Amino acid sequence: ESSRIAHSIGTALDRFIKNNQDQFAYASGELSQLLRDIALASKVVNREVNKAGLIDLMGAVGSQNLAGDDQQKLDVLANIRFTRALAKGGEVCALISEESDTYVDLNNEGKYVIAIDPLDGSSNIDVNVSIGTIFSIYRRKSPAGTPIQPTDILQKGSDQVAAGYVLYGSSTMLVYTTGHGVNGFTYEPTLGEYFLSHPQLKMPEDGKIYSINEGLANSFPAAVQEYIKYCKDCQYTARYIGSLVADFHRNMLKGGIYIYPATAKSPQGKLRLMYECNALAFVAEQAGGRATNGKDRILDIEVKELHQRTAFYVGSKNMVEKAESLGIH
Ligand code: P6P
Repeated sequence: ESSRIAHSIGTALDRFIKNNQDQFAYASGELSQLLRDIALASKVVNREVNKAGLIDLMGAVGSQNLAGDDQQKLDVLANIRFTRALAKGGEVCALISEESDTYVDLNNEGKYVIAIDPLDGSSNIDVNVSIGTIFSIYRRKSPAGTPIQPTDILQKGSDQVAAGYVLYGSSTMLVYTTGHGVNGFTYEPTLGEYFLSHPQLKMPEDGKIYSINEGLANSFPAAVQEYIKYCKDCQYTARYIGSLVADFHRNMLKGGIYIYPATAKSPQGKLRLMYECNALAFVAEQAGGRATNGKDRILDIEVKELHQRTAFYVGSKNMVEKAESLGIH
């Protein structure tokens, strides 16, 4: 049975990485190994996500992360799993995470820096809604083996060498880009392997789904209110899961726009530039989509501090451009 499954579905992730390694700039195998380390950690997290209710991982730990979210046990655990896998893998010298106030020096000679949201949407864990991991990979700029510099850490989205997400949903998927298009892999738990299921993913240029928390509508900028009215006049579908990776992934496949604008509660926007928006902006653009803060390309935004927030408009090219034409910001 498992060999039939393995035969009938796509290329295994390890084989795919190996086959495409020559596409990686400075292809000396470290980025390939780093991608494998991420996949490995995601398999461990996936197993814990799938049985959270049984091993008493539900419910908040009681501490709060910098974002002020109650730190759920699973996102603490996910942060440990990814940090350990990346520290052991040796390819990453520094890690930026939603779960830690400052960057973590992994004391490796690794050439890469990773920004990661180990488990985004963690408020959904208790209600069994899809959650996700989001990651961005940069090359360190200062020489390996020397102290980490701010220029290694505060890098613009356009400097990413790879980025992607894991969606722990009805099935678990790993979707990533290394700058040569986007490929989606589906996890086969009985084999413990990811298999290529969505080669060269393209985001439809247009769509009829808009994704925004309309409960905050009273404090949206006027242009956003106008865009939402436009969506309603077009009788688009409203879909808001409250888990960024799940909303983003649906729009990747079906076309759509996800908006988290500046609001009264979050005047700079709620979402984080380094480990939420930059990664998804890179993936979106590589799939033919568009990602802006309302006026500037997300990938061009100067990074001044680790947990910097930004307004986020991402999705089908024509939908984001329509929203921009109404003067969103
Ligand atoms: P709100 C989850 O906390 C998150 O970071 C994203 O996953 C999600 O899209 C957004 O915030 C939900 O925010 O304010 O609508 O609950």
